[in-house]
Amino acid sequence: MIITKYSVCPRDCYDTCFMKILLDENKIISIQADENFSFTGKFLCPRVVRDIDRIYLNRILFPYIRNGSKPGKNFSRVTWNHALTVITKKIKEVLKKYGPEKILHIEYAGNMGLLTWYFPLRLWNLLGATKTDYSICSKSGHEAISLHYGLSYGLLPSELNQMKLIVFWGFNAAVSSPHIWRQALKARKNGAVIATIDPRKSSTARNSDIWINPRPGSDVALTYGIAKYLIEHNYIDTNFIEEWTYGYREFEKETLRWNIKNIEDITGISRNKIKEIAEAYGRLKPSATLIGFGVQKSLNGAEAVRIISLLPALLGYHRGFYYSNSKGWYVDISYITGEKIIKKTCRTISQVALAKHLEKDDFKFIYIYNMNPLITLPDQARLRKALLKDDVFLVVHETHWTETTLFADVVLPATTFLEKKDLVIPYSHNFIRLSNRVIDPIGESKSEIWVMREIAKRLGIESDIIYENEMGALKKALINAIDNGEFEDLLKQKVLKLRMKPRNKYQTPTGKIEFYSITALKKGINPLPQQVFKKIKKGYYILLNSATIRYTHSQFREIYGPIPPIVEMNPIDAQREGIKNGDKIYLCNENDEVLVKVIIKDSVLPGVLWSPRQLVGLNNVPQNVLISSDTQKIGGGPIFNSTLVRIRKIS
Ligand SMILES: Nc1nc2c(c(=O)[nH]1)N[C@H]1C(S)=C(S)[C@@H](COP(=O)(O)OP(=O)(O)OC[C@H]3O[C@@H](n4cnc5c(=O)[nH]c(N)nc54)[C@H](O)[C@@H]3O)O[C@H]1N2
Ligand SMILES: Nc1nc2c(c(=O)[nH]1)N[C@H]1C(S)=C(S)[C@@H](COP(=O)(O)OP(=O)(O)OC[C@H]3O[C@@H](n4cnc5c(=O)[nH]c(N)nc54)[C@H](O)[C@@H]3O)O[C@H]1N2
Ligand code: SF4
Ligand SMILES: [Mo]
Repeated sequence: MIITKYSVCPRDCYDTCFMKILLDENKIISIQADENFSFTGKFLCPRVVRDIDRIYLNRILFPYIRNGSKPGKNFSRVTWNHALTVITKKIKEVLKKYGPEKILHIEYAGNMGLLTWYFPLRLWNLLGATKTDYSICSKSGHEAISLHYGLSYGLLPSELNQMKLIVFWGFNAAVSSPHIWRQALKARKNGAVIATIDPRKSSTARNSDIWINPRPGSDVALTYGIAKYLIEHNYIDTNFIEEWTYGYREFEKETLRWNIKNIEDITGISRNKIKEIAEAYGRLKPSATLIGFGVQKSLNGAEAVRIISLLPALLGYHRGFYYSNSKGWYVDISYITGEKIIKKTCRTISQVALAKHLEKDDFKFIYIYNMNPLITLPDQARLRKALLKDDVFLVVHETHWTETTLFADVVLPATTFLEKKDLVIPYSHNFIRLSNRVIDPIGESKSEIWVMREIAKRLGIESDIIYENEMGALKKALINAIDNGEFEDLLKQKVLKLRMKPRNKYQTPTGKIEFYSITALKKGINPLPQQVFKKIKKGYYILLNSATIRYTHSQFREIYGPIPPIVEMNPIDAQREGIKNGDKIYLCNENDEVLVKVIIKDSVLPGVLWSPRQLVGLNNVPQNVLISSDTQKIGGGPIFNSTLVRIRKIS
């Protein structure tokens, strides 16, 4: 008999799709979009539909303990009891000899479920272990917007259909958020104009009405140029500015200081093009400015996000941008992680700069789950070397064999999202529903909560924090969060709506949108957004790297094979370098060399290259060896898109 179960895609993705899963006995026969949920009801992406196969491929089925040198897959299968006993013995030893700070846990959003990602943190928080600051993805942008708005939440995707102009800024939504993109295409049918601001002719740019391609990292100058035009042509909403904002005069002064020639020189964008996008902003009302995580991952990233987020305020919109709405809900995450109850201050280190920390800090026990840092973090060579230190004991709880598992002392098999109950909180739309356990766990895989409790038991921890019923904990964390129902309705499979913080409330010192940020001033950051300059050394290219449609970071290589080891290069550069389409070249810098195949394309400007992110080169060297673990001043985020490389032809 065919039965249907409902689930929610937990991958780190803008869309948080609702799914309908058809089963015959305990076997999944189809994963489909749940057509009752209009935002994602038409289709799913090419990734999650293939989970039907991926749940069986390359899975870690049993616990394993290393019996050979690192890195490598020389492991012996052991029982859960044995693996857990070894782990707890090690934890006890480290606690006694060195204290909890020498224990480090590393995780991110491999599965965004509250029970997979956050609840298991209760153990580490209770022990007082060291944690990372989750700076790898969007943190710099959140902090950037917060300087001017208090919190970073903005528009909901459902509002796009009222828009006359939709601007995708460093946001390749056609690839990274196919459902927000679909919403924009629907708005276009009602007359909306779509613009994309991206140095690369991405799928989104290619399918837009207006494409502006500034030099990478020059968005601050470009935005000052747009603001200048809007001010000089009386497109700004002076009443709104008067009533709802603070520090406009300082912002105006800074804006008018820029001269157009200077802006053209920095951005490579002509004054006519600037006029085109500024006129669109001025005339097509209302507009939505959708700021991608992509534009934010560079030396200038947070500064760019700051100023882009201020454009809608000039035009008279309350939070007329979208970046991520994760800070817009009333879900009490600190209750789920236990931080609210435990009230211990744990040491926090940079996730982006993990390589540098591991090099100098002597962590003795490291626990990794829900992340594949040994391919996704920058400064890979140093990171890998640091993890090979003799006295670092590494435990990895994973669904699939990854690069990270190859460095582990103990590997534990994790259930995938289809094998456990959970609740995913979206970061764009505001709908939630319970994800059901669809099939039984494969092999001996176990959930994160189960593992946490088994370790805690063996450590002799009796605290209720560990053993509190997880559904009860979710209920408490969501007590003020739901707009149209009770937590119990979720258990009855209902779709509910999250309550959103008011659009016109600004959690800044003045309670207004601060063009001139008092918080920044207090933190020693310039109160007005600044264009940072970094001279590009002669002979170097800027290497952009961003998401592709078939992979979620390092996931789905089981299905689609390796992430294509390619680089896109402008025909002018190719000709000058004497490179033909399909040639293999090394991308090099002081760290190492990555061998890739050239695709000659005018998708990028001369001097700029593009590769799919997180690829592994044909010489087996990962792209992330080329990427620095330096961090941005605001928010400590990464600088992936400021990577400089030379090229070397195969002789
Ligand atoms: N298919 C797929 N979708 C995903 C993911 C995935 O792995 N695969 N991952 C999810 C996650 S975690 C993330 S972070 C998002 C990322 O998705 P996005 O937010 O779309 O970000 P990116 O793909 O990193 O980059 C988007 C665009 O930014 C451009 N860009 C780079 N530098 C600059 C610049 O200086 N200025 C401007 N204006 N643009 C610039 C790039 O050329 C690129 O086209 O996608 C999410 N969705
Ligand atoms: N070069 C370059 N590198 C980048 C970026 C870039 O733009 N360029 N972008 C960065 C960004 S934005 C991000 S968000 C990071 C993402 O970095 P990661 O979070 O490391 O990305 P994934 O490769 O998706 O790794 C998630 C892992 O979690 C596992 N997993 C999935 N579900 C579960 C589960 O239920 N339980 C457990 N225990 N494990 C599970 C998956 O098998 C996978 O191995 O990468 C960063 N790396
Ligand atoms: S990865 Fe994103 S687009 Fe694909 S199914 Fe999941 S939520 Fe939807
Ligand atoms: Mo991300």
